[in-house]
Amino acid sequence: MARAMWLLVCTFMVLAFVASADVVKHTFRVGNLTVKPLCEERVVVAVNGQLPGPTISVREGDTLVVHVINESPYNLTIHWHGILQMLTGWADGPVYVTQCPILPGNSYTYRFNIIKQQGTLWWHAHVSWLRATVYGALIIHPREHRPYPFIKPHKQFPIILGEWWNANVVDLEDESRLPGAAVHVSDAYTINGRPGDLYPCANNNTYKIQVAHGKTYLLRIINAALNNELFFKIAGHNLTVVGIDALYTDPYTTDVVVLAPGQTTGVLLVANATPGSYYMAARPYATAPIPFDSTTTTAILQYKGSTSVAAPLMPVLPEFNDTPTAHKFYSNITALSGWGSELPLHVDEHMFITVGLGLEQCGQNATCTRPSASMNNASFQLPTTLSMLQAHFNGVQGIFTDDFPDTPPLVFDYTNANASQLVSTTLKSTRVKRLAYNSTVEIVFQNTAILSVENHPIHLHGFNFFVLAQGFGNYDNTTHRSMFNLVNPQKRNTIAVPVGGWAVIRFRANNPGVWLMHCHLDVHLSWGLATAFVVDNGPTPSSTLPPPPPDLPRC
Ligand SMILES: *[C@@H]1O[C@H](CO)[C@@H](O)[C@H](O)[C@H]1NC(C)=O
Ligand SMILES: *[C@@H]1O[C@H](CO)[C@@H](O)[C@H](O)[C@H]1NC(C)=O
Ligand SMILES: *[C@@H]1O[C@H](CO)[C@@H](O)[C@H](O)[C@H]1NC(C)=O
Ligand SMILES: *[C@@H]1O[C@H](CO)[C@@H](O)[C@H](O)[C@H]1NC(C)=O
Ligand SMILES: *[C@@H]1O[C@H](CO)[C@@H](O)[C@H](O)[C@H]1NC(C)=O
Ligand SMILES: *[C@@H]1O[C@H](CO)[C@@H](O)[C@H](O)[C@H]1NC(C)=O
Ligand SMILES: *[C@@H]1O[C@H](CO)[C@@H](O)[C@H](O)[C@H]1NC(C)=O
Ligand SMILES: *[C@@H]1O[C@H](CO)[C@@H](O)[C@H](O)[C@H]1NC(C)=O
Ligand SMILES: *[C@@H]1O[C@H](CO)[C@@H](O)[C@H](O)[C@H]1NC(C)=O
Ligand SMILES: *[C@@H]1O[C@H](CO)[C@@H](O)[C@H](O)[C@H]1NC(C)=O
Ligand SMILES: [Cu+2]
Repeated sequence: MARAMWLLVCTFMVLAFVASADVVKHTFRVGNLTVKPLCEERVVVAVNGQLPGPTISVREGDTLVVHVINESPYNLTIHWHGILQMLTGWADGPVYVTQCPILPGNSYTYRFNIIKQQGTLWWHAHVSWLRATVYGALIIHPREHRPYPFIKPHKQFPIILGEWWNANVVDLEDESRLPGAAVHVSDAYTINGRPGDLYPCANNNTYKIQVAHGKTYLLRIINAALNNELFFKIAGHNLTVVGIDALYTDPYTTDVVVLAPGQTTGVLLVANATPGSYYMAARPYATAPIPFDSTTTTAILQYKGSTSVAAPLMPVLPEFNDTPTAHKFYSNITALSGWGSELPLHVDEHMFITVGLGLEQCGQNATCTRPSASMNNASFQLPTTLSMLQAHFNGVQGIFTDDFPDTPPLVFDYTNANASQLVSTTLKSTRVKRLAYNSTVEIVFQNTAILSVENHPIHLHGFNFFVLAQGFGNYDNTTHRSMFNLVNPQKRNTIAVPVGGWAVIRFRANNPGVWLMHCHLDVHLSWGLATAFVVDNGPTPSSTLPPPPPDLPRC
């Protein structure tokens, strides 16, 4: 009898739980928008006439339904960066990986559940370089009446860092693939779409937040820039990191944050400085010996009631090549215990993947080369006639092959500058790694010095992964294995692999589908720095990918 009562109570609690989840609906009209962030007016592609696009707010457990109407002149897809898409791979979004593009004039409805995730994520276009202006925040709050695992902030603000060109970004991507292409450096960085006071013609167009003295604020910082990692600082204030990539961290207090494209960082800010105005500012952490946009974007933190008329105080940002500061930040973060799944201690699949740059041949003429990028010397080519997930689901051959190598084809002194002698024309292919359902995977990413070393932010779709260790030089499986943090390793969806170094990640392949893994510098993705995992179905209906929604775009 008592047992039956308990069952009843439990069932009631479960029902109450389910009832608190909502279906959150949005419509994205994606079309032309005329903006003038710098001195000239330009037409860009944007969502609902906003730049950045709308902020989506949900609670853990909700269902999100976004009806995307493509009124732009370009093929379009939207990716929900960091959302695990458990059994909803059809909604992930990378073009020709999980879907064909939404053609101009067409629409597609993305539908997925927010399961076991809380914090700051974002959404962006995942085709060509359209994400330069097609992006916005995706904030996952705790369920109703559930607290944050830190002091309740008085208010919260998304701080979205962007990158701006006085040019059409679709043309820029095409240009980046030309023989001998140089990367077209951007004209500005932005905070919530605005460049800030240090740019020409940008006066009166600076993002501002107002704070009350003594209160605590949560800033949800997102790096939506295309091709640059960014340092972020606020004059006169320390920041306490409480989350990265929608995973809670042990509180970590710092005066500077660094984010690679794709990454997010939640920080608490206590407004305890002398009332006045303070700049928040971002500029690059740049590791490659190539030209980059070295400008600084700013926004203003203003204390309410301050009568000071002095110019805002400017923070001193790290040097562009300050790798020790970046590495200290990236490697010091640890996961808050009690959140997220368990670290797999047994590893089924060991992979060692080189990441770096190279060249590829333009055509039959061997003297014509253009930039290329690769993983294990395989430069990734997107299909053009069908998405990989559709090919996988329907058993269509010829779209990809499952022979992505577990180790590099050539063992060499990866980070020795003389590795540049190994530059040769890398071949294009669509090679994936096949994984059994629920297998555990450990990957060592090793940067190479072919052409030059560089920090590459590697993003994995469909999973969060544990970061066990990171360092410089060549990875050594004996000495470096002893550095692994198996106690409270940080979890992420995007890892900035140290310049001329390595990083080790681990995850459980518990989500059937096709999942892209790629450099989140769009220029490197365009050059082929990617591969994908094909994860088989599990033994039960609840571990089997359902059929695609009826409105999935066709090629
Ligand atoms: C959108 O902008 C593009 C490029 O400026 C232009 O070619 C196109 O005609 C515009 N489309 C609409 C519907 O205004
Ligand atoms: C600044 O912009 C606001 C809103 O667009 C406008 O009302 C105001 O007049 C502008 N101020 C100056 C000095 O241009
Ligand atoms: C920031 O933290 C450092 C180290 O704890 C401390 O020395 C410094 O005074 C703090 N700065 C501010 C503005 O609170
Ligand atoms: C933090 O980073 C510094 C510099 O890289 C390093 O010496 C220190 O051991 C790190 N601390 C933790 C807890 O990771
Ligand atoms: C091959 O390409 C090079 C560089 O683009 C060019 O100078 C040369 O004329 C081409 N040769 C042929 C046979 O097309
Ligand atoms: C990469 O592949 C190309 C083409 O097969 C080959 O010539 C080259 O030696 C390979 N380079 C490395 C570093 O594996
Ligand atoms: C250059 O690379 C080769 C092969 O990787 C290696 O044997 C040699 O020691 C390197 N030379 C120097 C100066 O590091
Ligand atoms: C997958 O692994 C998890 C964690 O070990 C386990 O709880 C679950 O039962 C496994 N599922 C299957 C179908 O093997
Ligand atoms: C590293 O060592 C582990 C444990 O000894 C082994 O299982 C794994 O295959 C090795 N990994 C590589 C990349 O050599
Ligand atoms: C848009 O997508 C369709 C369908 O895959 C494709 O045929 C077409 O070439 C694409 N257009 C562009 C400009 O890439
Ligand atoms: Cu890269």
